[in-house]
This record gives sequence, C-alpha cells and structure tokens, in this order.
Amino acid sequence: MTDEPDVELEARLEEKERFDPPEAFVEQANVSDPDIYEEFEEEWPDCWERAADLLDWDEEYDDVLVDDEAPFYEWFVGGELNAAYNCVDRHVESGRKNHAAIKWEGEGGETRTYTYQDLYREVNEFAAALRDMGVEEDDVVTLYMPMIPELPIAMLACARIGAPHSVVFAGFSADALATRMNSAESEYLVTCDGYYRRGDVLNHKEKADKGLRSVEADVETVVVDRLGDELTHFLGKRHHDYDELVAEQSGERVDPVSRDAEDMLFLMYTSGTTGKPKGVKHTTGGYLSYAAWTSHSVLDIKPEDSYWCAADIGWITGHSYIVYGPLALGTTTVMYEGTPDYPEKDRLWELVEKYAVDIFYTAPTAIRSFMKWGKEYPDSKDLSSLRLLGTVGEPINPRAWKWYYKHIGDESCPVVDTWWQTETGGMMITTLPGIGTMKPGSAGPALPGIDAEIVDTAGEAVSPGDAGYLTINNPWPGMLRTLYDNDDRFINEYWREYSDSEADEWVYFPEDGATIDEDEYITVLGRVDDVINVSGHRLGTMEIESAIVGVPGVAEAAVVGGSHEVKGEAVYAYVITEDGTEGGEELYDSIIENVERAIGPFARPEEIIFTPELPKTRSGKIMRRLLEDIANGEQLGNTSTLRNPEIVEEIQAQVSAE
Ligand code: 6R9
Repeated sequence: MTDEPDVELEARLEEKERFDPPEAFVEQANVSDPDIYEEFEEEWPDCWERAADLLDWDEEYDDVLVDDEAPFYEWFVGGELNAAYNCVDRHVESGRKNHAAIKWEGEGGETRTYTYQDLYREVNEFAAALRDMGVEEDDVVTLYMPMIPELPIAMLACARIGAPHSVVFAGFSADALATRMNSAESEYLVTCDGYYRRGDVLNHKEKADKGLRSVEADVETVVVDRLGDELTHFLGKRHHDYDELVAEQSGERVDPVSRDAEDMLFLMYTSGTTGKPKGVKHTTGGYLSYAAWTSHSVLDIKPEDSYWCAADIGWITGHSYIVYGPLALGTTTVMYEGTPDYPEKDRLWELVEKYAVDIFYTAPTAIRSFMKWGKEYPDSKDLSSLRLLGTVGEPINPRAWKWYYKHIGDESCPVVDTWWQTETGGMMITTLPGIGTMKPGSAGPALPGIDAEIVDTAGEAVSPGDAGYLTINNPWPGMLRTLYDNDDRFINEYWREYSDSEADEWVYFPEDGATIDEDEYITVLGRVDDVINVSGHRLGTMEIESAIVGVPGVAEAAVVGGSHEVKGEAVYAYVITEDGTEGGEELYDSIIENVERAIGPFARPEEIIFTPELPKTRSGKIMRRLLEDIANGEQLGNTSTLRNPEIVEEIQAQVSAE
C-alpha cells in the first residue's frame, strides 16, 4: 500500500504468525491469570458478579441471571443503581474530584478539560434543565451531536434522571434523524448549531431543523452553541439555548435516580436486513457492568491512564468505550472532534504525544489509511507512552495488524482485535492482552464466560479451518434485551435461526461468518446478511436500495458490498432505469444525492452501474453473490441457474470499463 514497501518489516514480521504479550505488559495487567477462563466456566453465571462488583449499587441484586422468559434474559435482578452516579459522583466522593475525566480537543486545536468535579457540576445542571423542560423518567431523549463534550454530558444527564438517550450519529441525514425520533416516539432533542470538518463549518442545526419537520411529536429542542457567532440560529418557542439553560440551573443538584438493573439506559439504532433500522435496547445494570468489565479486562484501563478511543460517540463503540466503560472506571478519556488527516496526516500521533496516551483503540479502516499515508507520520512523534492498542469494527488483515503493531506500538504493545456488535453491548471475542498469544487476522478466543461456536447451516460445529456461522450459546450481561417496541423482530433476527425453542435452548446468531482454529481462535469473516461494513460503519443494503428506488427514473436497484483497499467494503449499486436506457450524469447525481439525504454522506455509493437487467434466479431472486463477485472483479462461478445468464457478461464489461 505504501509507495515504498517497508522491507525490514516485511522480512521480519511477514512470516511471523504468533506474538506473545510483552513481559512488561503482563506484569502490570489487570488480568493476567489464565485460569480466568476455567473459573468463569465453573462459576457461570455467578462469574458475572465480578463485573457487577466494579459498580456501586444502591440496592444489591437478588439473582445474577433470570432466564424464565428466555431469550428475554434478565441480569442482576432486583438490583438498583444509577449509571451517572457510577461514572461521575463516586469518583468525586472517593477523593478524585480533581482528576481529569474528559480531555477534549477540537479540530482546530481548542481544548477543554473536565475534571470529575466539573463533570459532576455540568451533568447536574443539565439534568436539572432537562427536568425543568418536563423530561420524566423513561422519556426517550434524542441526542444528535458531533464529538463535543456536551454529548457525553447530555448522555450522563439523561442517565441521572432515568431518561434513556438515543444518540443519532451526527453524520446521519435529516431523514435518518426523523425516522429514529419517530420510531422511539422521542419528544426531546439535544443538538448543536454546527461544527468543524476539515476546516469547513458544517451547519448541523439546519439539518436538525429539516429533520424535525418530519417528526410527528411536538419536539422540544436544546441547541448547543459550538460555533459562537458563525451561524445564527432561530430559537423559537420550543427551542432552548444550552448555555442559557445551564446558567439558569447554576449550582443545582439533582439526586441520581435509582434505576432497576433492567431499566433501559439507552437505545441505539442500527442497520438490519430490512430497510427499517432497529432500536437496540440496553439496560442499566447489565450493560454498564459489561462495559466496565471489558474496559478493565480487555482494554486494561486503570484510573491513572490517559485513554483514547478514536471512534465517534454516535456509534456503539463510543458509547461503551469513550463514555460508559472508561468513566465507570474513573480514568481520563480523550475525545477528539476532528478527522485524522486534518490539518496534517500526523494529527492523531500529535495527540497521542500531547496527551501521553497509554491505550489507543481504533478501527482497521483507519489503520489502512495510516499505512497508505506512510510511517513517517507516526515516526515523527513520540508514541512511547503507549501500552496497549486495540481495533474494532471489521476484520483486520494481518498486514495492517503488523503495521499497527510495529509502527504505532513499537513492538512493545499488545494489540487486541475485538469482535463485538451494537447488540452485544461490549467486546465478546478477543485475546486478553495480559494472557493470550496474538495471531494477526484472528480476533482470538471468546472472552471468559462467553460460549462461542462456529456451526454449519444445521447448527453442527464445523471442523477447525472450515467456514461457518458464528453463534453464541449462552447469554451475557451486556446483551441487548429486545428491539424497541418489537419483540417479534428481536426473536426473528437473533434467535430463530439456531435455537431449539421447544427445548428452551437459545442460541444467539450475530449474522457473521467465521472460522475457528485448533486453539479455538476465531477469525470473523464478515456479515452473512444484507448488511455491509463500510469503514466500520454498518449499513443495510435495503436502506440504500430504498433511497435509490426513490429517485424518479429508477426502476430497480441492488446494492452490494465490494472489497475496498481502505474502507474494507464499499457500496456498489446496480441500477435499472425506468426507460431501460443508460442513466446519465444527472440521474447519477440524483442517486448520490438521495442516498446522502436518506442516510448520510458515509453511505454514498462508490460506483453506480446502470444495467438493463439484474441477474436473477429462475424464481426471481436477485443473485447478490454474483453482483459481489462482479464488484470484486472475481472469477464468476456457475451462472447456468440464472434466468438471464447473458446479462452477467454485459454488467462485467461495464464494471471493468469504469
Ligand atoms: C462494535 C461494532 C458489528 C459488526 C459485526 C461484524 C463487524 C466488528 C469486528 C468485526 C471482524 C472484528 N465487526 N468488530 N468483524 N473483526 N474485530 O462494530 O458494532 O457497528 O454493530 O458492527 O461489525 O460484522 O457483526 P456494529
């Protein structure tokens, strides 16, 4: 990928397939006793008390797990706690009020530090403001904000008063915001005027306003002023200015509401097989315990660390590993507003040096970009503070893994390749950094207490090396409890495939393909449903297809993921026009525009291929596999079962011409 291949790295690391955690790391690791796997198995489900013990409970729980209504499992039943109390107050009370909780850096280099005391004050005041606005326990508050400190503050303020939040990634469009607000029947929105992206000002308020026009409820909105005077925003009757609200509540304190362990902490919408996003429900006790436990055992977070997860809080990774996990453990979490290549491609390494970051967690797509830009960028900065590296979001290829290990970690930091999902709440498959030998490209074994198996279509375990479907055979505290307002879809999407409901045996199906080796290391291959993973962002092909067929002149569309050097996967759209002609530039632009409008710029097709027909089976099903192979420029298999085999060559010719 780099113009000049790193000869030395290639020679020495290429052949190497196993890496042991460095001695110095093991000596200080939070978890370093390999017996933990056996202990968790023997004690299960009581092993999860270790996770719950990382938190302060207002009321002790009676049962670790209740499975009477499986797969509607309940965890830490009878327990009561407050997430904001656990992430903020208790650190203030334990004498660490002056310790930095959040260190924020704006794109342009502005900085803000919130100590735990600052966070306590701000969360209380905003919680008081939300209450004054009429927000009650269990009201869903939508947060549509970029990476600014007011986002975690608003999340914690909601948690404090027991109002579940639903964070909508700022890159989502107005339509996507409206869909999510309507689905959750959310009557409150916290947003901001705008923010900076590669030096440009993005008008976020305009997008929020546009979205609100399609929201059924009479929404009350709070607007954070991120830009000062750059954009004027209209503050009507139902709009409030964040700073004014907080100023009015100066010095106010709100008692943290004791929430039942099973009460909803938040909703997070994610893409599924159908066009409608799913509202994944996470709870207070189980989710928070699990986020804290995995932050402790996998990310090895200690209170004195400078910890940085370079994800966006708008996705689950940011929820669990920028906000809840790290703050529950009382560490310093670094937050960065901008992109990795602005103003220069050394921006992230500049921040690692500046904040003396100990633990760094990012996505493979970012690592592949770093590789492409070249090692001179990290080489020019002092990265010696780093102790542990992590990746998440998509499979990491061994070359990228080794590049990360060498050029960022200087061969002295373990790399944890963590497989998990919005639905799992926290990490599920990865090596423990103080214990496990690392094998680049393979995430590792299932975590202690997690029973993962790779099975064939009949549900039988596959032999080592054979590809199959990833399944999870027992529940865990961080698991989703249901899909908001849709228990049926919850069962259908995750439990129907491999469970034996008659025998009350429930198997969770994450819709990923995988292989397993003799050491029980799992290599996750990717989604087996109609979800594609573009730069670690989960996109439903159906969502994109429905945006495309909404364009006048388009008759039919099929969207697939094709492999992409940096993004992992990219969106390929095959489109049939209404009049059967090849779509011109205008139609091309309208399609792009509509996808950006319906979802957001990150869902933009990499290529749009106009075709008179789509390859279909005799029963009329679109052969997506074939379209994927075409996008990947791969050799095509047997096409004789197609109703229209002749179309394949035609499409192929067109793709290679582009
Ligand atoms: C946390 C997050 C989940 C999907 C998941 C899988 C893919 C995530 C991975 C990985 C291979 C890893 N995925 N981590 N694939 N190796 N380490 O990303 O959640 O946005 O819900 O995506 O991402 O396909 O099913 P989410």
